[in-house]
Amino acid sequence: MAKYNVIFVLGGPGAGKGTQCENIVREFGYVHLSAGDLLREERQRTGSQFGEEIDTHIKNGTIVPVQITCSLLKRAMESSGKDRFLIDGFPRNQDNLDGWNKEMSDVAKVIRVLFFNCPEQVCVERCLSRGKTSGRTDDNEESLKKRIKTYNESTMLIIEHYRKLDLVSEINAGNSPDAVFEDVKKVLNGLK
Ligand code: UP5
Ligand code: MG
Repeated sequence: MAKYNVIFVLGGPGAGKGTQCENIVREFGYVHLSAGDLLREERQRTGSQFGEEIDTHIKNGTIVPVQITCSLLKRAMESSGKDRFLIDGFPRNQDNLDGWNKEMSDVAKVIRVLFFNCPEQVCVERCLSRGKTSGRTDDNEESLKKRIKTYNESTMLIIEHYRKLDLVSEINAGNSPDAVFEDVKKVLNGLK
């Protein structure tokens, strides 16, 4: 039996993945691992050999090679000492999916994919508004266009892949945070 249970959390930039993961942690006790946050931390780490590469990908809204992201995720999973994870913002493309399957399919079982579906314009407004204070290098109009393009061209295919496996729970993420969480709870309660 797999050592870890994993819920992948996917959706466009600003769809509310991080916000809802915090809610889930509070009520359901999963460990939240945001692939984007792990990459941003690695970028800041003194001596990281991947800093510049990560930096460029994030600014351009393109996707970091899976070897880097998957090793950060794996290390965080192992060092947590826990066995139930929300993996937020990964896998985003076929390279991510292949790398995950190769490296992790023996130890981790994907039990569900939460898909936060949010209108593009709402996503843009949320990120631009957050950009006033977030300090994120990709919360600007130019990077956002690229992030959305990558999402539509690459990440949607991964969501469709999991939909075929009947693992996707789609949530209307354009509503208020509380309303979205009500829908999330229904999905999570169904997993118990
Ligand atoms: N907000 C949230 N929910 C709201 C709601 N219901 N109503 C109104 N406002 C709401 O929310 C975004 C903003 O909206 C916040 O201000 C929040 O308060 C508000 P958040 O919960 O942060 O949304 P989230 O979906 O997490 O948005 P995020 O910007 O983090 O999504 P991205 O997928 O774009 O960013 P991520 O950090 O995952 O990735 C960044 C980059 O890293 C990628 O573009 C890529 O270059 C790289 N990356 C990889 O290469 N590989 C990976 O595996 C992961 C990332
Ligand atoms: Mg996030």
